Amino acid sequence: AQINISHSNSRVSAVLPTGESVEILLYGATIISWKDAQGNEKLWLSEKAKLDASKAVRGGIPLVFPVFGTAPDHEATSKLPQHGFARTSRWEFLGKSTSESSSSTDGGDSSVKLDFGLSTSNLDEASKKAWPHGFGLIYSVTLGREGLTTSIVVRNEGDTAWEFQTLMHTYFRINDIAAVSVSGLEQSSYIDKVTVPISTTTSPAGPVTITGKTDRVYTPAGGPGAPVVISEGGQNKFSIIRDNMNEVVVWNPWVDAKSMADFAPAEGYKNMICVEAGAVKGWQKLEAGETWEGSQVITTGN
Ligand code: TA6
Repeated sequence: AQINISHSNSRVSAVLPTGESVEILLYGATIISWKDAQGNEKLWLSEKAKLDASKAVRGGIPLVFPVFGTAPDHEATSKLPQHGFARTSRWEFLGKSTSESSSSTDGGDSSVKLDFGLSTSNLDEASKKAWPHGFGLIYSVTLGREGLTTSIVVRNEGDTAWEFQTLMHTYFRINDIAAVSVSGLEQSSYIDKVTVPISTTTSPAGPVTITGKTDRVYTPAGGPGAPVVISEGGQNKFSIIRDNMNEVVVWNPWVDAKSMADFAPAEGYKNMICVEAGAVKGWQKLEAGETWEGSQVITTGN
């Protein structure tokens, strides 16, 4: 059975023979939908998310590069908007590769990899001025029957070294934030961005629960290969395994959601949790011609 891939001027989508699907905007290479074989949406997308390239998408999986948040004291990226330019630039669709099993019985182990590219030549003048470095990104989205993998290759195409941060800002859809817990962050040190002043502390032994506005940058003690698991009501919903990305950001705006114009419904904070894989503590340095790769493998259920 065929994997169905469609590519329009603004979007690329793919559907596996077994029903799983993914939809990606060329704007920001933002994944705006990921459904399981039964058609259940796995990502949260605001009902007021702008999908017309007028601003970063509120939901799905926006990409953060070359800076996480804002870095006023980091001269090289201090002029960039929050989370950098990757999520608000128009990427190119570089193509697809599929692996379809011959066994037509159970739909086989079919999967599809969709590649997207962004480089200096794609950037608007303001971004080039704010961050005048030669770079190339290749972002790959792989949809399989077990889950979704997103990986990014960062290349220094310039002739001088520069440094960056990158993160995949995943908005997971859940039914009730009060029933959610995140494991795999135990004994990890984290920066709490909600407390004033920002504090660094160590998470307790048990799983993390969300009982209010939460904005934390964890460096899980187990390292990138140790799974971070989002459970709800005792059921594993998502497991995230990282490669080469040491940090995990956990964010929920809680009632502050009502002050975000593109966050709807305002109560929607009860149906989402951001658990974001990234390399955001300190800076990754690339010499001219060097590359860096990081990825997350998200599997659903247990
Ligand atoms: O998820 C971590 C975070 O940096 C939060 O501090 C919050 O700002 C969130 O990203 C959303 O940022 P955005 O620029 O998309 O509104």
